[in-house]
Amino acid sequence: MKTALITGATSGIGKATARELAKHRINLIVCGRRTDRLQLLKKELEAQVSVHTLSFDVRNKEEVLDAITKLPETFTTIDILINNAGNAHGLDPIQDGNLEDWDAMIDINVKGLLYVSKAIIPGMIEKGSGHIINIGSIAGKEVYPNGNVYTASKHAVDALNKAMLLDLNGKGIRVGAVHPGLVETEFSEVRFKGDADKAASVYTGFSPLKPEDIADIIAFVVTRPYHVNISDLVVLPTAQANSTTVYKTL
Ligand code: NDP
Ligand code: 8X3
Repeated sequence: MKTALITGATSGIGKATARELAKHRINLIVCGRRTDRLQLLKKELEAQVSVHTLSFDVRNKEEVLDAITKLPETFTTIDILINNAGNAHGLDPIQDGNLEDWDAMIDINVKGLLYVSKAIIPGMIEKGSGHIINIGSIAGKEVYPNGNVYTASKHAVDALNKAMLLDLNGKGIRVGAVHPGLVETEFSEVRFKGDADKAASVYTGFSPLKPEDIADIIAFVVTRPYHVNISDLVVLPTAQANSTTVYKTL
């Protein structure tokens, strides 16, 4: 059986992906800071597969390396890495941007993804196989008003996905990105700092993607034959044409 490590498994896309991969009999290392949620997910899924929980803040490189190097024996071989942890913080014009929000987005979405990858890639190189899926965004393909630093962080994910594909070429490791459009998760609640009404308004008047839609696609990506690598995939709700064009009926 294969083992997948999923960052950001306490919510949204990461949690739905854990549930979906469990259906495909893939053992799981589920990561996030909210340990209570990790324990509940483990309890839910351990009748189907082996589940290990890892709690770390992806911003803290010592914590990341320590957690991953101290995995119990049965979880040390990681076949699939899903670099999913991330969020937007704020939606302000660049001239009004909050420096703490900027730090959070660069530190989590870019540096955090790098730290986790750095801890896992050597093991994949050693065994000559592995699969890395980087969760980017339509915001990694286009910028939108007031999205400045979030879109920059996701453009960096897009660049790192391409860079991993190049640098790991010939090492038996598949690398690919999934770039979703609007998915209804806790994403906007985090972006708008707990303002639930403002967050909900992002997803009204059209049918947004559900985290399960992305999880389903990730499961498709990881279950292709080994010579098939889906390297770059943009997935939008039908009502969304690009970062700024969403057809709303309300
Ligand atoms: P959620 O807010 O629902 O989930 C975010 C996850 O990231 C949580 O599990 C959270 O866990 C984890 N996370 C956040 N900060 C940290 C941190 N410092 N250390 C460790 N884990 C962290 O959002 P989504 O599911 O929507 O987001 C998942 C990914 O999908 C992100 O990379 C996002 O940019 C991307 N995305 C989302 C889209 C959307 O419309 N929702 C569209 C395109 C891409 P915890 O708080 O427990 O640590
Ligand atoms: C999340 C999608 O358009 O809100 O990455 O930035 S968007």
